[in-house]
Amino acid sequence: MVLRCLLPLVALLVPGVAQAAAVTIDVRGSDGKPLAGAVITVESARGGVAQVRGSYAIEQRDIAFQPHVLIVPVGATVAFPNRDRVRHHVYSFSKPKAFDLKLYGREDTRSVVFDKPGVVALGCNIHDRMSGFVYVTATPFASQADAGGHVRFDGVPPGAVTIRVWHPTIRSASNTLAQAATVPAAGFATTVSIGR
Ligand SMILES: [Cu+2]
Repeated sequence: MVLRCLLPLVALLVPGVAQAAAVTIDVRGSDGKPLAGAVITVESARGGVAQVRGSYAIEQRDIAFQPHVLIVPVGATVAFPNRDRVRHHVYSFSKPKAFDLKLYGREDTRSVVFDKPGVVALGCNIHDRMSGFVYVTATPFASQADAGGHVRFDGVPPGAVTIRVWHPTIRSASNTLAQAATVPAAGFATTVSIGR
């Protein structure tokens, strides 16, 4: 907590760092409570593009997609390894990436390349209750809200940005709320409230 409070001061004192602001965002659901698990992105024209780094995977484990939500940069290859004893049949009808991975069993895997931004809803043809999401984004500033509905991004270039909040329970187009903001050089903090 102490470090968090000191960072804006450090940014002011160190030349060069001042051009990279810290942005903290709190998201509240329509009930006023923290919207844990919401995906929050900050898009900035000068913020660069998220790079594909390392490997990405969503396991099928205990008849569930784990993690439930995976954020990946555009162009990422995501593996779907099956860790269960039963077979799964992973598919999506979503526009950014419709696909169909026919039945495969334990310790087998398949991969899908996500080449367009957007939210890809996952399902399993065998297990209706399995649900998951791949959140494909070009911005490097993308993260899930913690249990307190909170995220923090460092290194955001000051200037005009668009903040987007996505959660399956948000009742608007694409389950997304978008909001324009201006990031001052000293950084800023804001709260986004989801209307009813
Ligand atoms: Cu399944």
